[in-house]
Amino acid sequence: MKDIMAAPFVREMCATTANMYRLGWDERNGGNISYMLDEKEVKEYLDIDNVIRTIPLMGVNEVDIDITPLVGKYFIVTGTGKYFKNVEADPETNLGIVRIAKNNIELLWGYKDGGRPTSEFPAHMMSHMARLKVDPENRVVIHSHPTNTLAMNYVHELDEKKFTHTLWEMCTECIVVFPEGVGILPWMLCGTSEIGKATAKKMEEFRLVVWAMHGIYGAGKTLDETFGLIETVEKAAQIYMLTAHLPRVNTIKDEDMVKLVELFGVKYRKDFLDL
Ligand code: 2HA
Ligand code: ZN
Repeated sequence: MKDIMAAPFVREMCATTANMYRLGWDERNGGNISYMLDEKEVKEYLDIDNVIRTIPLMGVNEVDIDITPLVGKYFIVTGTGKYFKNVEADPETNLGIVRIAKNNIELLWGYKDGGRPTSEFPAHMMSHMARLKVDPENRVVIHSHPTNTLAMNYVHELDEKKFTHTLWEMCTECIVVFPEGVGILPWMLCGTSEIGKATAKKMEEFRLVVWAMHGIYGAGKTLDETFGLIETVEKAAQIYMLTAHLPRVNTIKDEDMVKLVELFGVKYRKDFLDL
């Protein structure tokens, strides 16, 4: 059996959480990541017949959600109440590897201090199910509190078309990176199956979903891709926050954005432009 501490997925979770912490997006226990693993790669590092303990399906409280399509799937997930700041120094306490069972989840590694997965587990699992329907290669869901994205929530209209359009205008590559735009949920109580269901509904259409005045969800095939999506939104939001109070002299025109999507051959939300 290979050393789990050297597993690429553990190393990558450590690097990503450390990076996000340094960027100031994940204060205290803010943010959470779930990353679906292949049974084959898990088996190289763990005895998959050795279940350490079973954990109820929970957000902040126990929830009754149907995650049948994920039964038998493996995930590495950040722990509830755990700080991104500390993952790299102690992955075995701050992360866990779980397998989804019918009515609960089975812990195979991690949460060494008796912990359990993120309080946003319902939103993560429902988002995985929604994204897998659209993209069978989806593996990652990240939730984070990026500073400028959050700041923008307080001063910009929370309308999906207008919000997306403003982000697209802020950096040339935005429309190519997230051509489907950004979904937005109103402020809702976090850690519940309600916000999970609402997030998953948006995830049928978007890989990025803003939780108003809370943070953002991103989904993708890899940690890099998913991180990159959130990073690009955050960069655009930063340019917006640096310029929103100043007279606008120049802007990227909608006609220019069309040239970009045509050049890169991406399908985009035409109705989010004003042409
Ligand atoms: O896990 O970010 O939304 C802490 C959070 C909850
Ligand atoms: Zn949060």
